[in-house]
Amino acid sequence: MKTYQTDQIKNLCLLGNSGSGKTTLAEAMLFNGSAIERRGTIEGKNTVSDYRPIEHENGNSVFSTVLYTELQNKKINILDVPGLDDFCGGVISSLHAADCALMVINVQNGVEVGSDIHFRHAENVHKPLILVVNGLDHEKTNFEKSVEMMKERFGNDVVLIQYPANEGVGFNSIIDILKMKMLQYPSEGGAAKIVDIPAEHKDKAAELHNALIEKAAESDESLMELFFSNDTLTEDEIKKGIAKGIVTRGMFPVFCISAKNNVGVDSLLDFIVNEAPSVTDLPAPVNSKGKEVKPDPAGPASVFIFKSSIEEHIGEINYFKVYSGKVTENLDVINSNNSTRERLSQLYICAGKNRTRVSELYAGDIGALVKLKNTRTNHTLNAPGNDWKYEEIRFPEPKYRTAIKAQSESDDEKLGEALNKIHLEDPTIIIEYSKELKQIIVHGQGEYHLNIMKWHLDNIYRIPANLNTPKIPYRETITKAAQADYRHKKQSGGAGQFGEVYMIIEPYEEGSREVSMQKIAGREIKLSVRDKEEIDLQWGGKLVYVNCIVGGSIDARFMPAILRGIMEKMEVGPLTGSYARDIRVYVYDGKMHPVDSNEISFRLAGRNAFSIAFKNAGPKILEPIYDVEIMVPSDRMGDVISDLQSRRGLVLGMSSEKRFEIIKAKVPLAEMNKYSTALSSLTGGRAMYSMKFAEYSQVPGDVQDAVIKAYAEEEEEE
Ligand SMILES: Nc1nc2c(ncn2[C@@H]2O[C@H](COP(=O)(O)OP(=O)(O)OP(=O)(O)O)[C@@H](O)[C@H]2O)c(=O)[nH]1
Ligand SMILES: [Mg+2]
Repeated sequence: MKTYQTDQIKNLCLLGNSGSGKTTLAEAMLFNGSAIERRGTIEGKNTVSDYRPIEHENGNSVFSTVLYTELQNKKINILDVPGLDDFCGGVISSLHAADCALMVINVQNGVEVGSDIHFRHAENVHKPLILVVNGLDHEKTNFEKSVEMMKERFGNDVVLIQYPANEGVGFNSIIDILKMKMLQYPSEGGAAKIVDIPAEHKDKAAELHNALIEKAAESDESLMELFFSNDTLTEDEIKKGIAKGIVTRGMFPVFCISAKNNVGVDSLLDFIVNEAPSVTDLPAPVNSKGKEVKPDPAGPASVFIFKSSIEEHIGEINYFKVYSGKVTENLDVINSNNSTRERLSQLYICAGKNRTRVSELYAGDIGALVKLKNTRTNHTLNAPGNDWKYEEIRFPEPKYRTAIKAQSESDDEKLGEALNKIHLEDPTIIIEYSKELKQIIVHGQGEYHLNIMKWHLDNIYRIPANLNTPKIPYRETITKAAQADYRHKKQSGGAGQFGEVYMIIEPYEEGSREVSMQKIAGREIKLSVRDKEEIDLQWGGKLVYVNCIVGGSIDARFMPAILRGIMEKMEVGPLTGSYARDIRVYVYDGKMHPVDSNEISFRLAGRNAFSIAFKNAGPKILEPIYDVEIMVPSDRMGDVISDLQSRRGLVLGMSSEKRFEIIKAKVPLAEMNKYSTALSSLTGGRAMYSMKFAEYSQVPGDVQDAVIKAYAEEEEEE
């Protein structure tokens, strides 16, 4: 295997709606670069990119795949991603590693929801974008309409480099507006014959050529001057302008292909090899010392892991991009995220599941490592002496949750291990072992996402498991002050138990102060604060424990035991067994017995007094509320808003952005179950949303009654 220098490498990420033809295009690119001898197909289940069993079963990509091909003395790393938004993790990590994105548009449908979503992902990370209109051989094509949609959605920087001369069945000719030639393909596709533009296309081509020149000149001042003085630009000058326009996202050039018939792919590749941005054209990543790290092969070795996966017979594979220096086999490095030492004993480049061993890789290149011990996505490996880290890939917040349980208890441990592996491969799947809900909760991007996770458990890990409705992490709190006292007394045989505690509890609000008197049922109780402890509860909120004991009625040594008793009830709230929060407890009196008082007695007295006081203090259930942001096409806005209202949602605001309306709302988590599926059916799959925990708030009375009733029934069952 040849070693490629930094300036000989291109890193591409394929984007586009599901079914637009990314995987088919990747296959054609590999074939044109002689990386494979035969082109596989989706239907034949034999593409290099879609090699996993689930991808064969479903006929689409589920994970991102790293591929490469070699052409004109350059190495093109290709990252093929799934188009379905449930699998956006692979898109986000691939875009992170790529220096240029190639958006595939299915000419039958033009710009689809997935194209829109991917466009935004690329925009968020400022990656250059090239547009590729695919499927021009199909019987139902409409190139003009697709171009119109691209301009409408992506703006006026969409510029044609090519257009089809004969779209539809039999498509084999492309008018190249840059070269001002026609590309004619043989029936088996492959390399084009370059011929003159036929007379009937001359005017249109000339007009588009001028538009292209103007756009190219716009991206560079010196080109603009040349254009003004000569009234035109040469092919090389236009190319220079286009290259510059692409890098700054000031231009989204459009190419034409049929990936299936390998038409147009050679000219697209030729453009990529010569004009598409490479790692040296983009801003260098900044390390944790605030320094730009240039892709300098002579610099210190530093690599960033953008993807981890698990392969049969091999185990963990870590895919990396060399940010600086060069990596060689057997290099010792330090993982700066956990300060452990790793050895790069085997270095690979990958095309799907096929790996080729290499001895070194230069800055800008993408490769894979096996047999690392403590390294995974978002980690950085440095040559000894540096502890650089880089900005991490930011995966989206989960927006769909389900509970999971192994069908057989004996599989519990195996299930835990499998879920950890699933998370390693797809960081957008998050596993939570909830002690309070007594459930394992799996968070993901949508119902389909988690169904595919279940497919892996069934078919790959062979752990039969059930997905159940997840419980809601309610909280309990109080709304008014209450007093209670409790005497714990036990005399049976040997040593007795005695402890008596008087307490007042009241709602705690951030920043509020202790009171010196509390009036309960017409009785004034004086509280002289001697000591207090503010406890930040692990589950959010606070418990403030105030010692107001005067005259030594309870020994200081029993105070922690009383607190322990209170905490036991805070962990299992009296209404629904949920965690309690935001309560201040004043312990102001009590009694001891010279012989029988001990810690257990005071713990129990504290626990029971707290429980009684809690029930008299206007207890309320709090529920988690989420900030939800929904992007919806204007024509569906009304439906989406009324649906939100039926979910007890509070719409906070609306704004418009291009063809979308953005709705911001606060919605209780309890009402968001299966929202992704509901929203999709309301909008024909044309909306997107995100959600993030906002706060806890009191549930309405009828909901509180229903929740308490459900808890009581559940307790009875157990
Ligand atoms: N007629 C025609 N069909 C195509 C073309 N390219 C792809 N297809 C077909 O379109 C379907 C989807 O192609 P894929 O390559 O799997 O699309 P994808 O973008 O990778 O889809 P996801 O992996 O789901 O995101 C397959 O049946 C392909 O055979 C093309 O140029 N012409
Ligand atoms: Mg695919």
